[in-house]
Amino acid sequence: LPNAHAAETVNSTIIVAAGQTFDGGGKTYVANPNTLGDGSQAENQKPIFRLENGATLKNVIIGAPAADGVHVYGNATIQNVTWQDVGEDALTLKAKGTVNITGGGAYKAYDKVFQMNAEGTINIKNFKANDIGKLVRQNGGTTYKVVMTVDNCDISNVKDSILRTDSSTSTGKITNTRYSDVPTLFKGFASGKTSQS
Ligand code: DGU
Ligand code: CA
Ligand code: CA
Ligand code: CA
Repeated sequence: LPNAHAAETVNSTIIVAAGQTFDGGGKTYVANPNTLGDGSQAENQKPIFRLENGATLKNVIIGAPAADGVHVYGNATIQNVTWQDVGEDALTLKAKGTVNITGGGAYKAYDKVFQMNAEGTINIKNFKANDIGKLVRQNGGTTYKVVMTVDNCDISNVKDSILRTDSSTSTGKITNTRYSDVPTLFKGFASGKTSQS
């Protein structure tokens, strides 16, 4: 019988087709460092999961190495996904969409957790993050609009900020969230574009 607790080594990116759900049932997935990436800060690593528009990823633990985590093309639902040791980054929005993240957590992210390389919205709810550089980063130097919300989260040991953008149109909202050892909640937002309660 296969050991339900053994981590599965992913040799080539698992694709979750548009509108489909991938339920990991609590299993741990790790990248093959030779084919996807070693989870260092080197760019151009491949993701363990690629979500097409409208896909759902749930009940997944991403272990180390995590390579480039999860890539999302359009809308996605991320439910109860935990990155035990974030690789280059944890999740990247690659095409316009809304990403709803509920539950789970992200740990040991040398730099970014969620990377927004396309316009859209990221809603993070009931999520835990510890030992990270930034929780959300809109790709440096870009001017499209990203809406970022953080609700009922627990965020600790942050090096840079929770939400960061260079775009004057992007917005950040943090509600009902505990933080400790966070130097700055928001970085780079235009005045009036952030709120916290
Ligand atoms: O600026 O585009 O870090 O998706 C250089 C690159 C960089 C991205 C990003 C990512 O911002 O590679 O991992
Ligand atoms: Ca990067
Ligand atoms: Ca890491
Ligand atoms: Ca990346």
